[in-house]
Amino acid sequence: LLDNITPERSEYIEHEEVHVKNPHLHSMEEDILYHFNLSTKTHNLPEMFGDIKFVCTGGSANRMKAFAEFMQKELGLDGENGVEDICAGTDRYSTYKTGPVLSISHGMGVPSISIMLHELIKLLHHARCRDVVLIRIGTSGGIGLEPGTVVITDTAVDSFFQPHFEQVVLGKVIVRSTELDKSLAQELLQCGREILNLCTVIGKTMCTYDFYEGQGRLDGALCSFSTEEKLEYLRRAKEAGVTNIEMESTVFAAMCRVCGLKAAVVCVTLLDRFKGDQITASHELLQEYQLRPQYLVSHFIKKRLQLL
Ligand code: R2B
Ligand code: URA
Repeated sequence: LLDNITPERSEYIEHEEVHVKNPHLHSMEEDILYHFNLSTKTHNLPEMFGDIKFVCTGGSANRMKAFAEFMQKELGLDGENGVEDICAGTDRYSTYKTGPVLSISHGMGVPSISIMLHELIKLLHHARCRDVVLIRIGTSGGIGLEPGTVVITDTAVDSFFQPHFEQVVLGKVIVRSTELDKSLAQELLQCGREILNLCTVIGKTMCTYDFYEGQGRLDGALCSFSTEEKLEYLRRAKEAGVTNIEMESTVFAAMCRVCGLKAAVVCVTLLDRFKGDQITASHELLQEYQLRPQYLVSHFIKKRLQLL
């Protein structure tokens, strides 16, 4: 029953608070968000976080701090003291709030982002936030795309190109859908088009559990396949509509969908996987690539806030 949130139902709850899908939570006297070092008893979560409308999340703590500083400037907020990590009592995730924008790191891979999302969704719920949009801004490997291309995810898919996220619960596999909000993706694509020189495309994003063999790389410590087998897999991925590969999008899409949260994934490609496996671009170029999703999402936020 809990997973049966259809798109129609999501529309229906559009203007409501963030819903957690766990009947046990309501009977808990206190909820400790252990990895954020926050609790419903020791912190006034509605006061601290109640005005959040946009949550932007990405793998690296430094990048999410830079994004918070950037948003502070873009929104014209007082930034004399810079930005401060709200969850400084833990170094698991880094969290910054600038006006209605929460910038939070999620680490690498499905387990890391999924722990963060459990606690983030509960945080948004406890804080009684309304109409929140979640966007993952990240990096990825492109499939037949010019490096530096910004990909907006249409649907996240697993390593079999299926729009599924599989979670083992009590020894059984639960399959959840990884469809993302189509109109949000189109709105972001439009934002990409409005920013000069930003090559933006929309496509399927494949999420894997490994950076090396799991993404068909020939350069890991282990490799069990040939160059031709790698290329054949990438060709099949491309035929299935996959434009890029990363490591968090399926669980991100699935969890947001179940909780009725509008969500999007915006990733820049660092290389074309048909041409190689190693990331050979210079440090400076990689830094510049990683700013591209940030510019796009900042443009989106400013438009939504009618600042443009
Ligand atoms: C993209 O980049 C990271 C691996 O380098 C991973 O977190 C991802 O999804
Ligand atoms: N992140 C990934 O997961 N894969 C890549 O190829 C590049 C960045």
